[in-house]
Amino acid sequence: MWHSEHLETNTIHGGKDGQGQHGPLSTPIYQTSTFVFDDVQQGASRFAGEAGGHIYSRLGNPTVDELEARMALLEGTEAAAAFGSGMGAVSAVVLGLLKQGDHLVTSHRLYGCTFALFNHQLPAFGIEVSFVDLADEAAVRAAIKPNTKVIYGETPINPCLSVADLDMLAGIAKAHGITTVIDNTFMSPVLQKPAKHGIDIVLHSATKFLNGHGDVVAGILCGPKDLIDQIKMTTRKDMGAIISPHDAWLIIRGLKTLHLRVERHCENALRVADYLQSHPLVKKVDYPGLPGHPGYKLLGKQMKAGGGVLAFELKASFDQAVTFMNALKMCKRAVSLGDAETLIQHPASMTHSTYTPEELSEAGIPQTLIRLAPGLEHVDDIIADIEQALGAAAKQATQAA
Ligand code: 3LM
Repeated sequence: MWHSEHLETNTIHGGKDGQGQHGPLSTPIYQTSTFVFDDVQQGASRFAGEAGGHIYSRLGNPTVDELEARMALLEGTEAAAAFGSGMGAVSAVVLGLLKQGDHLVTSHRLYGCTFALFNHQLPAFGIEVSFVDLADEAAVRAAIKPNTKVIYGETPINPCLSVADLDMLAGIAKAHGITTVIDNTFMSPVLQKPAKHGIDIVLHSATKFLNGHGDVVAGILCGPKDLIDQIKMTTRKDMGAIISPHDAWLIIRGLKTLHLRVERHCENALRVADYLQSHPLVKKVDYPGLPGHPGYKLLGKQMKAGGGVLAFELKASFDQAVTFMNALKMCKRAVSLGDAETLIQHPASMTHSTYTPEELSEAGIPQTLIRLAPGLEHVDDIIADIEQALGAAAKQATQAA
């Protein structure tokens, strides 16, 4: 199996187990649900874990194995497990690590469905959850209890782009024997490798930058072999959120250009953030690549650049913000991020509509926040589209006055 010290090489060659019988350059898609046993004894010994070899694609598949090997290499972990969605990965990891009576410390700001899972489903299973600001060391320390088993966070956080210090979180967790899980979706291993900072499990919605082409929903967990094997043989196997071999193949293909795409997403996001920041109709821009952002101090320490997502608020009324979004011609009004197309959405009514208005305000997620994920188009075209749409919003303001 190929290992390089360079991520750019590993995104292309990493985790490959050889060329296979016919020597294909591209990974074969093992589009099969089940695998044939030579005899009953072989089948029984595979089920008993005494012999290697595949059994059934919910338990493992050679195409999926290759994606997992490559992702483990990219994140610098021993192993990885792929899922049919990012939420499949989130559910499998928390339900695999926590049981009734355990306590989870997590962020007050999270992707909307992760928040819904933690706020509604986990308490229904008798799991206690504390929502705190993970950027605030004192708040994290104060939240730890004798039954705390997991600290779970995102950094940068969806949708506000606040940043938590990975060394700080890993340090607190290790001192208390707590397992840490970090959702690295917004960064990808090109920009941030949480395991290097002592984080136990790294999670991705592979739907986003890893695949990068807006045509797959998938998730990945990367971590120590014992924990990943435990999850594969319990919550992934028995709850069943497995990835299909074809989707695994699409992500393997997407990974080959990950470093190039992420670099361009970052360049475009920084240019757009700069542009928005100087526009008279814009109140505030949240982007960790801007010197004024509280997360900027962690650039170089844990993240290489600000990433490909930013959020902003307009000085205008919410109706004008809607006019702005509806006036966009090239940028697409859609949830998700990390795709070739620039995507724009309104968290309070879309990705974070799982929060009540009170929960949004407690978490500090403004109702008027707009999230923008600049794509791979020429940045001048992205800015020109935003400019004409801001012009339409400004015109509405003038007419109303
Ligand atoms: C979104 N986010 O537009 P899937 N973790 C993070 C995420 O952003 C997401 C997941 C996990 C968006 C999806 S909203 C209906 C669309 C940080 C997803 C979950 O299950 O692959 O969608 O991943 O912000």
